[in-house]
Amino acid sequence: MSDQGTKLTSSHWGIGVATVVDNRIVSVEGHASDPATSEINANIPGSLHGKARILRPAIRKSWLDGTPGNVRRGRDQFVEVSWDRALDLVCRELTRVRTQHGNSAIFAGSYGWSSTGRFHHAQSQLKRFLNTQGGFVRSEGNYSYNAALGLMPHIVGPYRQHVVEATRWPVIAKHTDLIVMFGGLALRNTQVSDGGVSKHRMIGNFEACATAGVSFVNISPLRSDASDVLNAQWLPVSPGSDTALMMGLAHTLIEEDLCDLEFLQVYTVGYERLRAYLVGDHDDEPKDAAWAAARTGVAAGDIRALALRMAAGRTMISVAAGVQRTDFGEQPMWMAIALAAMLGQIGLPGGGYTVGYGVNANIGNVERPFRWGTLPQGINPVRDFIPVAMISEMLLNPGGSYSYQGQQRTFPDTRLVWWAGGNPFHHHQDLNRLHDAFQTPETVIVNDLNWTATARHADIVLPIAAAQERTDFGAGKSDNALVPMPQLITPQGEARVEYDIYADLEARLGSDAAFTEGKSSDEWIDDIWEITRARAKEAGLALPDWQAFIAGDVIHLPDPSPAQVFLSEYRADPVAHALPTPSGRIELFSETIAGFELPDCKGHPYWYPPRDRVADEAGDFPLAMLSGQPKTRLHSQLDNGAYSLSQKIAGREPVLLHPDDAEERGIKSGDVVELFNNRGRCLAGARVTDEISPGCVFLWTGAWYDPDFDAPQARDRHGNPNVLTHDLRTSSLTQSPAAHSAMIEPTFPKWPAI
Ligand SMILES: Nc1nc2c(c(=O)[nH]1)N[C@H]1C(S)=C(S)[C@@H](COP(=O)(O)OP(=O)(O)OC[C@H]3O[C@@H](n4cnc5c(=O)[nH]c(N)nc54)[C@H](O)[C@@H]3O)O[C@H]1N2
Ligand SMILES: Nc1nc2c(c(=O)[nH]1)N[C@H]1C(S)=C(S)[C@@H](COP(=O)(O)OP(=O)(O)OC[C@H]3O[C@@H](n4cnc5c(=O)[nH]c(N)nc54)[C@H](O)[C@@H]3O)O[C@H]1N2
Ligand SMILES: [Mo]
Repeated sequence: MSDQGTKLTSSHWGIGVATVVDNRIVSVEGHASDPATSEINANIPGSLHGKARILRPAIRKSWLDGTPGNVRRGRDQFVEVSWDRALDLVCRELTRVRTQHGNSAIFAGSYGWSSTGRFHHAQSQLKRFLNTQGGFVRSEGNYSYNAALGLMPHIVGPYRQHVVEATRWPVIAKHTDLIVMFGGLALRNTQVSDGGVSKHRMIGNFEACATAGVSFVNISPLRSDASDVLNAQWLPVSPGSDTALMMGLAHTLIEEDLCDLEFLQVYTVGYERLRAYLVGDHDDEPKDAAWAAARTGVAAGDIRALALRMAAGRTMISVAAGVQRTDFGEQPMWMAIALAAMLGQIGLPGGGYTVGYGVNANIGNVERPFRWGTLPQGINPVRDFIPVAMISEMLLNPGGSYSYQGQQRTFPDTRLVWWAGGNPFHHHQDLNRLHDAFQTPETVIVNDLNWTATARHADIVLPIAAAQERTDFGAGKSDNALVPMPQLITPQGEARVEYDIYADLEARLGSDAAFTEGKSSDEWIDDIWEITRARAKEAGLALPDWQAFIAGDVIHLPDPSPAQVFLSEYRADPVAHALPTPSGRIELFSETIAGFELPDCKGHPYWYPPRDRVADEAGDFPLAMLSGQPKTRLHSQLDNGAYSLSQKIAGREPVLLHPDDAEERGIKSGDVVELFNNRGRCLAGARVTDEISPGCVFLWTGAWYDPDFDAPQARDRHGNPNVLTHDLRTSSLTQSPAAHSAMIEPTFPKWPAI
C-alpha cells in the first residue's frame, strides 16, 4: 500500500489527491496541474464509505431457497454468504447453463463506465474470463452516441475518427466567426472523459474564443447548455425538432443561392436528391423557414437570419451527442453534415461540423500520443451480439427477430446474465419494462461496489474493491497523461478485486490457467506498464520503470496534433484521401441505407416528428422531458456522495420547470412533485427557473432508482428519469437509445405514502 506521501487517484472526472486517515479517505482534492478541477471528487469519501457499500457476497434469499414462486427480482431479501459459498454458486450456475444451453445462453454485455485503471477495468476482466470459458453474448455500441456509431460509417467514415480528429479549440479561436451549437455545449459535461482527464481545458478554450470575438448560438431547450462566458444567443428549440430546424436553414441557403455547389459536386454525392426533398419536389411541402418554425418553435425570421449569418463567415456546426439520443436521432446528424456541406466549409480551419464536442473533456482538446497497454481480452468463441440498448427486448423475446443495419437478426435465449461495471437500472430506458425483463433469466450475477438497483435485481451479488482500494495506473482513452493509482486503503468489508475473483473461479473450474496465465495481478500490471513503456519509446518518449512511476507524480505527455482540422486531408486531396464510404465521398444520399428499405431511416436526411408527441393525441402529457448528464456526479456513480446530495431537494433529484408551466399547476420551487406518463412515475424536487424553455422539464440522469412497489406504476421515490423514457430506440438502422424523447405531466403526488 502507498505511504503517506503518495495519494494520487484517478477518476473519469480527473486526477484526485486523497487525504487518508485510519484507512479512510476523508477528502479528495483536484491535482495542482489541472487548471479547472472537478467538484465531483467531493463525492468520493461519502460514497466509498457509505451505507450502500456491499460489504459481503450476498444471495437473493428465495433464489437460494429454490422457491422463486411469487417473489420477484428487485424486491426480495438477500442473505450474506461466505466468498466460498458465493463462488461455488457462480461455478455451479456457469457450468449448468453452459452444459444445458451452451455459451450463447450467457449474456455478459455488461455495458457501463465502471472505474478508471488500465488493468482493473471491470468489463475487460469479466470478458477475458468468460472468453476462457467458452464465451458469451456481448453487446455492440454504447448509450452515448450510438446513432453516430451506426450512421457515420455509411456517410462519412467511422465515428471514432470524428472524435480523434476533431478540429482543435485553439484553431477555432483563431479562425471561426460563428459556432452554431445544436444541443449547446454544456461545460458541466466536459468534467468527464472516458478513462480519465488530466487537465480540464474547456473553460480556458471558451474564454479564448470569447476574447477572440467568436460568436455562439445555443440551440437547445436549456439556456445553461451554453456557459455564461460565451455570451451566446439562445434559440430555444422544441426537443426532437433539430432536423426540421436544419432543413429550414438549408432551404434558406437554397432560396438565397448561398450553397457552395462546387464543394457539393466534388466532395459529396446525392445532393440533388436531398435538394428535391428540401424544396418539396415530391411532396409539395417545401421545408422552408416557415415550415421549420411550425415544428421547432423557432421564429421563421430567426431561422432565415441565422442561415444568412452562417453563410457570411467561417461557421462551425456543433451537434451535441444528446441531440442524437432522441427519436430518429440519425437524422439531425445527417442533416447537420448536409448543412455543413452546403456551406462548403468542411475541412477548412474552424469550419464544417463536429458531432460530440462536449461529449467529453478531451474532444477537440487533446489526444493520446500512442496506444496505452491493455489487458488482452482473448477471443470470444460466441459470435452473437445485441445492439446495446436492446437488453429488455432480448430478455423479453428469446428467439424473436429484429432489424439492425439492414439485417434481420435473432435474439439469443438468455439463461444467465452477468453484469460488471454498469448500472442498467440507471442507464436503460423504461425501467418498469426492464424490471419485467430481468425476471426472465434463470440466474443474474452482479459485481458492484454499491447496492444499486441493478445489484438488487441480482441473485448473486459480488462486492468489488473500489479504484482507491487497488493498485493500477490511469490513462484516459483520449488523454495525454499517465496517472499512478497506488492502493490508498484496504477494501471495505470483504470486497475483492475482480481479477482475484476470476482467478479463484478458474481454479475451481479446473481450467488450465488460461485466464491468469499463472500471473498475479501485480505481475499483469507490470506487464501492461512495460507494453506502455515500449510504445512510448517507439514514439520517442521515455517512461520510468514501474516502481519509480507508482511512487511518483502524474506524467504529462505531448499532444500529437494540437493544430488538427477535421477532414482537412480529404479537402486537400479527395482522391488520395478518399473517405471509407461506398462512394469515397460524403454521402448526402446513401444507396446502402436506401437499399435497406427501412420505414424509419431513408436514403437521405428526412423529417420524422417525435413519437410521444404523435401518440399523445389527447395532450395528456404536454411537457417534453430532457434527462441529460448530471453536473454533480458521473451518471449514477457516487449519487450518495456529499456533492450530489447537496443538490437534492427534500432528498429528491431536482427537476427544472419553467415559471409558466409551474404557475399553471400551482408548483413552487422546493415542492415535491410527481412526474408521470403511461410508462411510469417518479417523485422529484421542483426547481422553477427560466433556464428551461416553456413546455420542457429537465430531470438529471442518475438518481438511484428506488421503486415503491406499493404505489401506482411502482413509483420511483427518488427521481430517476428512466421510469418515464420509452424503450423504442432511434430507428431500426442503429437501434440506439432515444432517452431525450419522452413526454410527461407533472402534478402533486397523488399517493400519500412516501
Ligand atoms: N434518461 C437517460 N438515460 C441515460 C442517458 C441520458 O442522457 N438520459 N445517458 C446514457 C449514457 S450517455 C450513458 S454512458 C449511460 C451510463 O450508464 P452506466 O455507465 O451504466 O452508469 P454508471 O452510473 O457510470 O454505472 C457504472 C456502475 O459501475 C460500478 N462500478 C464502478 N467501478 C467498478 C468496478 O471496478 N467494478 C465493478 N464491477 N463495478 C464498478 C458503479 O458503482 C456503477 O454502479 O447512461 C445512459 N442513460
Ligand atoms: N458531469 C458529468 N459529465 C458527463 C457525464 C456525467 O454523467 N456527468 N457523462 C458523460 C457521458 S457518458 C456522455 S455520453 C456525455 C454526454 O454529453 P451530451 O450528449 O452532450 O449530453 P446530454 O447532457 O445528454 O445532452 C446535452 C444537451 O442536449 C440538450 N438536448 C437534449 N435533447 C435535445 C434536442 O432534441 N434538441 C436540442 N437542440 N437539444 C437537446 C439538453 O438540453 C442537454 O443538456 O457527457 C459526459 N459528461
Ligand atoms: Mo455516455
